[in-house]
Amino acid sequence: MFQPDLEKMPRPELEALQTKRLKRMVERIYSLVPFYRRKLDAAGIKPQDILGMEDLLKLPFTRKSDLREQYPFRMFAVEQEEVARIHGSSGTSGKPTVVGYTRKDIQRWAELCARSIVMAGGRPGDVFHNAYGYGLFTGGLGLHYGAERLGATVVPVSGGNRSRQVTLIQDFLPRGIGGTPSFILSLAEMMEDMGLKPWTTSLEYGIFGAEPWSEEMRQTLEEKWGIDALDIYGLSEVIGPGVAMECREAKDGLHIAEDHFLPEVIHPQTGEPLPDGEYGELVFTSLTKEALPILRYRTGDITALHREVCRCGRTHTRMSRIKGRIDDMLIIRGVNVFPSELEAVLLNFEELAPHYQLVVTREKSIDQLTLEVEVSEAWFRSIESSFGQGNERVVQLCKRLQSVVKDTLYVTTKVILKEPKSLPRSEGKAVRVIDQR
Ligand code: DLL
Repeated sequence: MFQPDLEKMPRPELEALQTKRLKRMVERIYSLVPFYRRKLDAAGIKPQDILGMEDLLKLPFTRKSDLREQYPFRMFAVEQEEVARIHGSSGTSGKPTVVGYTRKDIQRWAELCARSIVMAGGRPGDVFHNAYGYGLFTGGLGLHYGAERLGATVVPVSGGNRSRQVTLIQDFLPRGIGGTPSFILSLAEMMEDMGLKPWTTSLEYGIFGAEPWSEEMRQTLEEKWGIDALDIYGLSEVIGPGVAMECREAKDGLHIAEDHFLPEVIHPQTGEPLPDGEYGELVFTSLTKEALPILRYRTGDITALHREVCRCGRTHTRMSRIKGRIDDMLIIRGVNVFPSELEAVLLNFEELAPHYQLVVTREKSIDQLTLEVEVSEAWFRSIESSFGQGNERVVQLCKRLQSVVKDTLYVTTKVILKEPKSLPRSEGKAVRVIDQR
């Protein structure tokens, strides 16, 4: 463990620390951020009303739209001279959401990312191949500082240029790798194309996140690379990667860094808290962030919380693998579908490769879902000469896939089987849904 005294802190002690930090944080934002002072005044709450954790529920939510409206720096609680760095996330609508860090914030964030790397099995002296994008995106620099803080040797390769990445992995002998699961999958494919065997590299563990992925994708990545593949979660509005991380011992939910962030799961429509174990929208309150403290931030991500102590000995609450974002949930003729649930279904077909895309169209005011998925190289070779939508084996496979999707997800899809390597490969976060409505 990187910080055992904090990661294994007994719950009563942890809750006392959280309460103390929450009170201080509400006082700070009330006096330093006019946006929050207005919100708290409107809700009739004074900082001194916050006496314990139960009072958290009285506090107002913050939404992504609030950050957009306060663009670029009006949510900051420090003067610009104290801001050491800016990051951001490019949403769908033009302007990015801007977040800021003081030097202290960057130090704490580096500690959280170091914790995450250790949870995956990393140690000082490792070579860490960092294939997360560098730039405004928090993935690259976040894990970079974390790996350095741990005492690892970082290879800041960023995303893209897959053949160079393969060369660097072969030459620098990294133990650890970080990147989006879709990109790391495409890297394995590149190695296979070059006649190399990804499972024979020096890699032992992978830290994968920034996009939803499934348990089946974990298996695929673990087999292809011969590594432990662990899930890392975070979002720029809260800090970036390192908000939560799976441990190698259990691979059963992600430990939330609760000494810095308070998690809640609420009903996305009513905003009411949901009991542990129930899926809903994840909400975070930062407890220690200086430049951009955030109160009850609605992440839009769907998960459930679990508070039992983990096999690894950490006491911090775990969250289930993210099912998806509320905005990415497809509602097809009244049925809710997350792309990651479809991924889980199709990775069980040995005739298919884990490269897929969902196209949503509207025909005569009815939504249609089309699943475009590549077939595996081996299966393709077995019918190469006659591959096409009229081929009997193709028709049969489409039918089987349609029926399994219907039985497990209750949704009717059109299926189009694609030749190997015909769908675009991810350079960072994969685009799974193409909405043409
Ligand atoms: O994606 C931070 C990050 C970088 C996390 C590297 C992990 C690794 P944003 O660009 O602000 O930050 O996007 C945040 O990405 O609200 C989720 O919807 C999604 N996301 C992040 N991690 C996971 C994950 C980074 N492990 C948004 N599983 C979040 C599923 C994830 N979705």
